[in-house]
Amino acid sequence: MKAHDGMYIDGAWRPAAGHESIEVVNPADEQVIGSVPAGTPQDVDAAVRAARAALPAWAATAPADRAALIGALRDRLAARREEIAGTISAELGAPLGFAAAVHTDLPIAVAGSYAQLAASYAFEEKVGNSTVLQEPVGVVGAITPWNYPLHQIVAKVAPALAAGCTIVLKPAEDTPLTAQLFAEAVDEAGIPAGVFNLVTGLGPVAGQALAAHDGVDLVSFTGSTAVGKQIGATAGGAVKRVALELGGKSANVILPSADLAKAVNVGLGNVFANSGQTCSAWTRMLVDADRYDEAVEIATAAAAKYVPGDRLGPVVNAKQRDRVRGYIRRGIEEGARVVAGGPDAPEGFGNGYYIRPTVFADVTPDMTIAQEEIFGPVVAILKYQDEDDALRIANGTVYGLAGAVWAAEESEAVAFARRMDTGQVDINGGRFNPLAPFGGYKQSGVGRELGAHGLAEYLQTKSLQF
Ligand code: TXE
Repeated sequence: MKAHDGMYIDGAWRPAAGHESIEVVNPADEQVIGSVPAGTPQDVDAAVRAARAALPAWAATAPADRAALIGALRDRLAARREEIAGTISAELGAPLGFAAAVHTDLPIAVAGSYAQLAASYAFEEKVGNSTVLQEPVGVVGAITPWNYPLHQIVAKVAPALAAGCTIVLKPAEDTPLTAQLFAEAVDEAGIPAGVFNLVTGLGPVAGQALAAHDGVDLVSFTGSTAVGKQIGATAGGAVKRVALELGGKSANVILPSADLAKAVNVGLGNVFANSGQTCSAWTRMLVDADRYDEAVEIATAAAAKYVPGDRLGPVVNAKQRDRVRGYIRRGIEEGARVVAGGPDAPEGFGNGYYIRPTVFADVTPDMTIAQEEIFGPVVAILKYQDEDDALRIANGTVYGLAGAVWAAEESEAVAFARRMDTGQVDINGGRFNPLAPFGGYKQSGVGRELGAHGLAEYLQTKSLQF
């Protein structure tokens, strides 16, 4: 695997200011697969200066020309699909098929959607005797997590490019090799020097320096709620724009009229995909009292099919493994009943950060495993008495990122979804839509990603009166 020893700044790979590096480990076998430089505040400063210098020309580039370059970026990502999928599989531990079909193909679709949106978006409109202009916010500091290494990058960089912003990206330290491939694709696409810059490094060093830099106009962060709050406070204090995409504890509400087997099976798959490391995962399954036992039986049988290895990858690192196992133990201590999985290592996995796919029954809404984001392959099944009770449970966490509702009639599911305090709801399973806005209510975040709403995050408004 090719590894860069430098940072991608101002259109070229440049030596890092410091000499420290970060080892990249394959979570499936704990082998070191590469290393990247650990960026310092000096590297961040050089990248922000490059982004500032490139801003006027990029902001003045016609939207159609920006669109063509985003299209070229999309094509370069598509051309390198296998290599990207292989890299994501290696540094995240995701099964290869999933790394290709989800981790790689979805962001390619998102990049394609922004090539189209950049060309068609109304950057200027007449309102009475005024002309309202939508102008780029400026330099974007993007800080991304490891759970969807390419998607998280594209979901920030593509709309920022479409808006006419320039960018400095600080990707997660666990998955920086995908970010380097992305920078290569940007370079190959012919995006002008300085428009996109990459600084690899640790969160509290390079990430912190980027979030606090005076030359950054907007900080777009995806990650833990704890770090998000810190970044929000820093950015808010400096009157800087901020977009935060944080954790979730989404409810999968199975109404009494729903096809139970389908809802339970799809619900379980939704959580176990990516080993539970999806912020929008439906980690709380809500089932009516009459069909609760049946749902638990179906879930128990279904969980057995998620065999660690081929179908269920490891979690990203030892810290996350210990954290997830800690939550499973906590669930047991608080009186929930393990019907599949458990806190021990799966048999035959001496190496690798594997977790047994775990299902808890008899979970009550006040339990830690029903309130906190676990970020592992763990599903909690809760019982509700009637629809109002289901709604109280669904809305009863500090989060509000996503959710699902199942019913025999779509209209019944939609009526329930309207009452949920959450940013995105899948009706009877749903289907990924790269144009649909994604983001949180409550402590799940501020702002939206994807589609026209995601583009609007990177714009500021000016009105001219005539
Ligand atoms: O996240 P961090 P971690 C949740 C999930 C997970 C938990 C911890 O519950 O178990 O967070 O994961 C950078 N200033 N999510 O520790 O630390 C860091 O380098 C600036 C939900 O990996 O928030 C990385 O690039 N930046 C989630 C990014 O922040 C800092 C996805 C995320 O890392 C920083 C991931 C600092 N002080 C975890 N500290 C989602 N919403 O999808 C760290 N970073």
